[in-house]
Amino acid sequence: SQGGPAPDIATEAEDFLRQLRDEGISLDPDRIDQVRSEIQTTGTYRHTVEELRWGARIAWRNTPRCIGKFYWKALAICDMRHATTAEDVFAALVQQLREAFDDGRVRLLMTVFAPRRPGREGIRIWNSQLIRYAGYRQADGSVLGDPQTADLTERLTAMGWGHSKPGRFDILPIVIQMPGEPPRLFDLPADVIHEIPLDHPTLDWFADLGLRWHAFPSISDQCLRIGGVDYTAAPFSAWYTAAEIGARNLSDTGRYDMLPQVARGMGLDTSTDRTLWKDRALVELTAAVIHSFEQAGVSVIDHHFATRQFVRHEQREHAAGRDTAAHWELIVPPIGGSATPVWERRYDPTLVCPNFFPQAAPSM
Ligand code: NRG
Repeated sequence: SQGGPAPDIATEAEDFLRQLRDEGISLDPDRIDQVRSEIQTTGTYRHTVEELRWGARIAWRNTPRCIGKFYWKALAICDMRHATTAEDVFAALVQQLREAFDDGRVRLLMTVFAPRRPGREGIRIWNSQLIRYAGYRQADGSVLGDPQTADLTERLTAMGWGHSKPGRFDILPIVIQMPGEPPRLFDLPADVIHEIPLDHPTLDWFADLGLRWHAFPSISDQCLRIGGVDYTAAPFSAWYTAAEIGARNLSDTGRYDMLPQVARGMGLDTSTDRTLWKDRALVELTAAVIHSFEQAGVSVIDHHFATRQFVRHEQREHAAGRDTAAHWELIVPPIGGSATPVWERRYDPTLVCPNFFPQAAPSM
């Protein structure tokens, strides 16, 4: 059909296979020739499981957006390229959530579905993460829940989804769209939804705020590009850095915007910025996240540990003859930045493949 292979798939494939070989991952001696002729006849080629595994790991190593790359070699892959129906895909996502949680010792896990074929759409998961809270736009322009999902929530509502009593932390259904098919909605079973109610180690009124967050992120909307092949559905899970929740999700003014309430609970004067009520509330919110996850026995790291490990990763990469691509503004944590070792370092956000790429929201 139309479209055909990307003009550079053969080049990208060859570069990728040579890179694997250079990094000591063993390939069939005639693998490059094999792939070249497969591309000539079919317009694409199929990765071996080993190529897929190392391709995904190197994509993680290459992403300039992640502070947790120290563990890149430990990423486990679940190869689900044979899943052909939305039901199969959903079952695999449920399995991913189950295995990634692992009783609170969160695991580094990616499920890889069939890549985009030349001239065809790829499999798409509409949700940005497998577990996310709904954001309901209200008549007065405010949002009940997570404003980040307001667009998705609106689309879902238009498709007939809804809660009898909408709340601040309603888990969204998963939307799966198979190539050439309309999107399908699936509700996650309760036993894979792990949430941690937030409490504070010393502020006893904190629990009354009724805050909670899900146990780990599972990013599901990025395109994983390996050797010229686009995996449009390759969700991955790992553990949280507490500040992602405490100093961003629950505190950004465009998200749950909780700083004023926390500061008032702390008895701070919020009439002037000069009391540093925002700064102090950010810290206590993040302290509450660490404390609550610890109490619940769920993996979470703090930004001091995360940044130290990032610098160790950089050093290890340097010893292997590689640079570490990074966006400084994404690596420096949203609180305590200047007290971490990444503050005075400088980074280059160079994008090389394999890597992860954002993809436009799918259409119906
Ligand atoms: N800040 C987002 C998640 C982004 C990725 N963070 C990770 N990724 N920790 C949030 O939900 O707060 N990961 O793969 O673990």
